[in-house]
Order: sequence, then structure tokens, then C-alpha cells
Amino acid sequence: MNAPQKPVLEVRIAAPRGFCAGVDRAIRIVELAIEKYGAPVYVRHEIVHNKFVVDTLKGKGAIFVEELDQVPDGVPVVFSAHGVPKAVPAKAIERGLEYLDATCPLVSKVHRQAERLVAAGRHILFIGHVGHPEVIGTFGQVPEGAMTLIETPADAEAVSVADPGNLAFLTQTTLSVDDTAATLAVLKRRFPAILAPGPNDICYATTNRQGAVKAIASGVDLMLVIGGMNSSNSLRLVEVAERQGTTAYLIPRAGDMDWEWLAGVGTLGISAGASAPELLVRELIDRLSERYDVIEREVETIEENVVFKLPRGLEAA
Ligand code: 0JX
Ligand code: SF4
Repeated sequence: MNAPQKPVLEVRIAAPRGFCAGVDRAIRIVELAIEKYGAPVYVRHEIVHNKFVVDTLKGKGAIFVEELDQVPDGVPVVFSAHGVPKAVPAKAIERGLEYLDATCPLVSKVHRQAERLVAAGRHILFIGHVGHPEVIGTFGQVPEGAMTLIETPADAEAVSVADPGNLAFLTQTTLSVDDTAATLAVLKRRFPAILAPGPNDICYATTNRQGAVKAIASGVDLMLVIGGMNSSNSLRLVEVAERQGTTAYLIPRAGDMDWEWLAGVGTLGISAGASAPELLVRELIDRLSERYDVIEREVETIEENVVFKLPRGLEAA
């Protein structure tokens, strides 16, 4: 007797998705540090916001802590891709700790811009999410009070500044492109003289992943995004899909999917945040294939070929 036929599920996979150049580099830095110094290597904060990545590196000899004072003397420490306040490397130097900075070069660029703008006497309105490590790191590049956090268009309407003629703005790298445009429109209307080094600081990977989700979300019945629940850029992908009127869920692993979500779904969209390994996308498709006859189609909106150099001293490890 023939096995009963599985229902057909068309799966549209967004591209680009998954690892960006900054995440690739940050993970490589931890791996190379372990090769160079031997285990254990300490990492301050999750190297990227993904439990699978963190657990894999733990298996290779990395130890994750939240603060530098949890790092014992005499062992190397890596700073996460999200960046750290200036006080962190300063403290490491004071303690004689060997450190490797895995801050994404695009986050470091915002750090340098913040310093330059403040040195030029500007007050910075910074668009970002309260409490996010990247925001804490960027605020930690300038003296207290030099920067004001703006999260929403309502914040932009409400903020009062001492000298409206002497403002600048910067942004977190992993924000919603559309929300940021709305917040910036308010700031530019209220403070026409506000200065910016560029249009905004949302990175190429964030922009491209949101664009790819936008391109498929309205044509699918459900969208699943693979990513950590604390991953800002992954959360933004879910929002993008929802704004196209499509139900969307963020799931760390295939096992977090609820089969009930698929009731009545004929076409499923899949993407992955910048910190989610491709292996987890395959894991999800394999799981779906247990119950469905999956027809896969990748929808590519833009080609990416960005690669960042490793820090000096690690390239040849
Ligand atoms: O929460 P984020 O999106 O900033 O970080 P995540 O998920 O670790 O992504 C990679 C690191 C991004 C830094 O900009
Ligand atoms: Fe860098 Fe963007 Fe990746 Fe963050 S999401 S690590 S800013 S490339």
C-alpha cells in the first residue's frame, strides 16, 4: 500500500537572510582567540544574540559573562559585536587583561562619529532602543549628558533641547528602516538645522534583510523568522512582515514552531536574523518536510558581498 500523500507547502525563503559580515567576523574572532590562546577565552556578553552560536562556542572553550569583573586575571576577553562603552577597554588595560574587540566595524563607525560630533560641540539625538547593548556602548563613547535617546516619533515630538541650532543625530544599526524614517521626519521638521553624517546608521545587512522580507511577506500566508528573542534585527523582520498584513513569528529553533500555526497555510515565508546560522534555516525546512511535501523557492532581492577584516594579530592565527 502506498503511504498517504503529504500536503504541499510552498516555502519562499528570503535572501539575503542570516549571518552578516559583522557576525561572521565576531564569531571568527572568538574561534581564533581560542586557537591562539587556548581555552578558556572569556566573552563579555553574548558574542551575538543567538543561543545556538553561544552554545557552539561554549563547546569550543568560550565562557560568557556579562561584565568585565567576572573575568579572572590573566585570561583573554572578547567584546561582543554590539560594542562596549569606552570604560570597558579602559578597565581591561588597567587590569592588564588581553582583550580582542569584536565590535562590528559599522558600530565602531557610529562610535567615532559620536565622538567627533560631541568634540565639535554638538548635542546628539540618538535613535535607538533603551537598554540595548549597542545603545549602551554608543552612549559610553561620549560624556554623560552629551546624547539624548529617542525611541519613537512621540519621543521626537516631545524632546526639548537647549540649543536647537547645534544638534546632530545618530542611530542604532539594527532599527526598523520605516520607523526610523518616521522618527527622523519629526526631528527634521522640529529641528531643521539638525546635522547628520549620513542618512542614518542602519547597516546594509539590516536594510537588506528588511527589504527581502518586505518583498515576500504580502504573498505568503505566514512568515517565520529564525532568530534569538533578544535579537533586535530579527525582531524588526517580524514587524516588517506584520506590517504587510501577514502573521509572523520569531522562533529561535525549529522546535519552537507550533504546528497549529500552519493550519490553512499553503505558502510559508522564511527568513533569519543577522545572528542566526543558516543551519537553523535548514533545520526548520527539514522539520517541515516531515509533514509536508515542501516546494522551496529562494527570493533574492539584492546580492551581498561584504566582508570585514579581522583585527591585527588574529589574521594569521
Ligand atoms: O540585537 P541585535 O540585532 O543588535 O544583535 P544580534 O542579533 O546579535 O545581531 C548581530 C549583531 C548586530 C550588531 O549590530
Ligand atoms: Fe554589523 Fe549590521 Fe551585522 Fe550589526 S547587523 S553586526 S551593524 S553588519
